[in-house]
Amino acid sequence: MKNAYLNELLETVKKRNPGEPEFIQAVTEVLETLEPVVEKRPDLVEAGVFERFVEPERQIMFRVPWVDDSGKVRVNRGFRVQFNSAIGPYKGGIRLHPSVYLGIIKFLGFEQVLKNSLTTLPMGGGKGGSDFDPKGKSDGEVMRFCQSFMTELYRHIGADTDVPAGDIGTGAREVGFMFGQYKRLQNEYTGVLTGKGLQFGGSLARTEATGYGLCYFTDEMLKANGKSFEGKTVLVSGSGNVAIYAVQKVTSMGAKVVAMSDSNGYIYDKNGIDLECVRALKEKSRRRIKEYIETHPDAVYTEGSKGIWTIPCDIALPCATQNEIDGESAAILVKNGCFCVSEGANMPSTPEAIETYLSNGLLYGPAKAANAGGVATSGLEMSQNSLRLSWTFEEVDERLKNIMKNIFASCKKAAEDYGMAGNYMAGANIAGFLKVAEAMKAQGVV
Ligand code: NDP
Ligand code: 2IT
Repeated sequence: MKNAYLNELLETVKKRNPGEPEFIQAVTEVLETLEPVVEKRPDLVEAGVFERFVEPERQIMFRVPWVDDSGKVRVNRGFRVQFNSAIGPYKGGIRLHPSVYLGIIKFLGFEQVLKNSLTTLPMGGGKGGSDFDPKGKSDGEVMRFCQSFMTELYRHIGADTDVPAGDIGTGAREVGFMFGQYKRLQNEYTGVLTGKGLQFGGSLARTEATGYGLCYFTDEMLKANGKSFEGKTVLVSGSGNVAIYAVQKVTSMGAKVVAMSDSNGYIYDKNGIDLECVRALKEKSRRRIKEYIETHPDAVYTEGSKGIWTIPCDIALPCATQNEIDGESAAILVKNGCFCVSEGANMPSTPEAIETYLSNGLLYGPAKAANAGGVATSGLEMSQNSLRLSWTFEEVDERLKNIMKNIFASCKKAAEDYGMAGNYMAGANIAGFLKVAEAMKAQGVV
């Protein structure tokens, strides 16, 4: 980075957030692409917007005690990072995974600020979570954990304050338990969480939204570059909420998905993935992806999830977790002829991987734009809750499609306006930042 002001700011961020490499990684990427904004907009520098932008408004950390099925007391750590509320109430998911610590929640919260801005809906950014591992836990254990988690969190959130939702390890079951406990403690029936069940305020198409939105965004990017999904071979990592609905939509758009994964390994099915089998394993019974080969003798299972990127493909859609594609995997993708990487997961590509995509001219759809369909539809769930109405699946899906089209258009335009045409990562960072920055400047030093 050439800009001395931004370099100094990044040094401060590094000093202030030791031991949090994911947060530093996310901030570095964004500041690097904001160099032309610093040059064009001295008024934002003057207003101290950049310094405030990289510091969360509030960070909450708390004890989450619960009792397991054998009667033993367990203790996890809970987090909620309320990053930025300039354009709306804090909004973002809750991640339940053993790898969760403050740095992960902070990077996710920071990304969420820009992502939510891109949706054009009035939502600020936040993220929460815990190092609780739902894997192998009974429904009763998950419920007691979620109730304990909400027993502290409820005082910090609210339909006009902060609206959590799902993320890794948090799906309909967990959101239901958290909603029930919030309602009991607050004695208030409001849309305080999104991703709720359809019987109690959830939106049709929210379950599908992140995966579908990823495909709508990617389709726009492909079309703008004279390409399409038709007849293409696609890799989709993960086999959770985002991955499953990305596979469903991309298949309906004419592509063939040949591989999926979980944290243990990946399956390769040259005939195209049988999604109903994956859904039966993952959505209905929480089993492992390797069981796919028991009913699909032509498919191959390989231990280790990273190997999925060695399979030749045209398009890669990482939908599992952060830093799942490193420089080495990116180089293999390029060598095998992959021409497009579009991100369903948050920050799935390391900086080396991104450098490899850009220097080889790949079409690169950055997470904060490409996966914004999930939170956008959460925003539509909030609207429906406020109206006390629910829209049809088709109506929500149509709105989602338009939002994803507009996000692509604003990334493309911002990249062009700031001299980086075709770099949608820079476009997403700049377009997302400018809206929040203008709001922060207008609201004074807060
Ligand atoms: P799920 O919990 O439904 O699924 C996660 C999937 O990724 C599982 O297949 C899981 O495998 C795999 N995975 C998780 N951690 C790792 C890891 N450390 N190494 C390898 N594989 C891993 O989560 P989602 O589908 O909701 O989330 C996936 C990604 O998409 C995350 O980055 C999330 O932040 C992002 N995202 C989610 C949105 C949503 O609406 N849900 C919206 C926008 C982004 P296993 O079962 O073995 O753990
Ligand atoms: O990363 C994300 O955008 C999400 N996990 C969805 C957040 C939301 O509030 O729906």
